[in-house]
Amino acid sequence: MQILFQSSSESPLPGLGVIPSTIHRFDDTDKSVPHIGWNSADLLHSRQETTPYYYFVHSYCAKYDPENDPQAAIWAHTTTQYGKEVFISSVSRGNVFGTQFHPEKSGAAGLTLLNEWLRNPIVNRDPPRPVSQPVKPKHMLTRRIIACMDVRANDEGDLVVTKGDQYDVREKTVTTSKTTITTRTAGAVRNLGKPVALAARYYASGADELCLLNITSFRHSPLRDQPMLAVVRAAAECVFVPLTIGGGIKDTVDPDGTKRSALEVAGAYFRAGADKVSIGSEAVYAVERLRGTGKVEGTSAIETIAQAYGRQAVVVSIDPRRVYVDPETYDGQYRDELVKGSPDGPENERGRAWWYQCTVSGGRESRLVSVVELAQGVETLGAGEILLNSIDRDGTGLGFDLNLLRLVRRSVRIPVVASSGAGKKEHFVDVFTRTNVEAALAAGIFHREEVLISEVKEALETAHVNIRG
Ligand code: 1PR
Repeated sequence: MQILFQSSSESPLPGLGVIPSTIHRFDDTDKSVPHIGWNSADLLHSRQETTPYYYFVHSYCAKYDPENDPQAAIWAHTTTQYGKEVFISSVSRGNVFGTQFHPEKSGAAGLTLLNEWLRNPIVNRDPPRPVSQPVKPKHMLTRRIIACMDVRANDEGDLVVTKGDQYDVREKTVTTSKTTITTRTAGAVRNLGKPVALAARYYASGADELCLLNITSFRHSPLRDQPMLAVVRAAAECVFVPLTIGGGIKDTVDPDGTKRSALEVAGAYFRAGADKVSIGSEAVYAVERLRGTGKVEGTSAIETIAQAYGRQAVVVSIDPRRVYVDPETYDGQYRDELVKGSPDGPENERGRAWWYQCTVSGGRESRLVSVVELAQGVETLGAGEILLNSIDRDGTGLGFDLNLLRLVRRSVRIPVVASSGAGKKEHFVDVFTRTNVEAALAAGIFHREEVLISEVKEALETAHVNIRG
């Protein structure tokens, strides 16, 4: 839609100029930017009271300002509010349609819209008179529920969805289920299902977004890892909500010596149907370099991908682990980031203090970078969103690490996704009512069907958290 406009503060290149107006960046003083998630689109020339939710992911927008910019306003078909800003979320005139949101990623509502456009491609109406659209007390951006699938090859070479406790994905004991025919063998990769079938199930059950992490990709070249690309392609054919793909997004050398840049790797995933890529270990190394030189060099995976595809397409997945210290005597460099276990928290945390250290290679190696340093560093480099795991809480079912989430949420302006530790639906209510994170992700409880996405959404609705129903 933005290319129809005259110009944009995002780029010195002109647009097509069909709409004689300019695109501006969102103001990030009162809200996270990019604007990522499901928001309502209000039809301007209709009395329809309920508006569908569509999926948005952008940092720039066309402001809806009929008084000062009537030329743009007469193109507006719907408007959307983010923070206190009202912007044009779709344009329509003659046979020209454009949306700021992604109908192809907006579930059933988006597919209905595309169908209507294809059936009635031309709207012959006179340019309407722009109507004012008062700013509402609060925007309708929903909190997102994300289902995450850790994918890896099992010992037979098949890609399976797996899940570990604190990232150990191998079975610890031999068990034979009495009710099903599954036998679990000690040492085998835990197999929780096939990635595409699970993705389709989560889409059908109302997940707002899906995440697929190739968790062993650090061992080899992801571009040689054609099964993972095939999984993404097949998932994108049956899942019409956003897909984030992670694992191995970095510069690599194929076994035959061919060099592949992180940008090429990400490009292959985007072409296969990914909407965002998630960068783990490489983000830590990039921030270490940034801290060493103090210079933004433009060469890291975060920067090159954000430059080519926009920062909203770049998620950084952080894997922090607690480092317990004695708060009375600790005089290290992370004093200001110390967190204390709350009296009503899990027993092994009460009265203890710690800071959060970042890790690489799926938690196998710790680096001397704190979670706050990493979060702020990747924001500087151009990341558009943070996926915040917690190695200490992963797979425990104890609930999200609210202290960690608050610490990171107040350190950056980009959206933060809470991850690790969800054990029951109430944990989602806690994370959205007691922190300001934009989304919450879970793996184990969804894979084992201990809690359904519909149950999480019902609990959130009852707690008056705005969600896409
Ligand atoms: O370093 O760019 O190749 O990215 C690797 C990615 O793979 C990172 O995002 C890293 O978190 C992930 N990863 C690597 N090893 C593992 C493993 O399990 N052995 N998975 C792994 C980490 C953590 C979450 C999990 C939540 C929610 N998985 O993704 O889904 O903790 O779990 P829960 O709801 O069951 O508690 P790179």
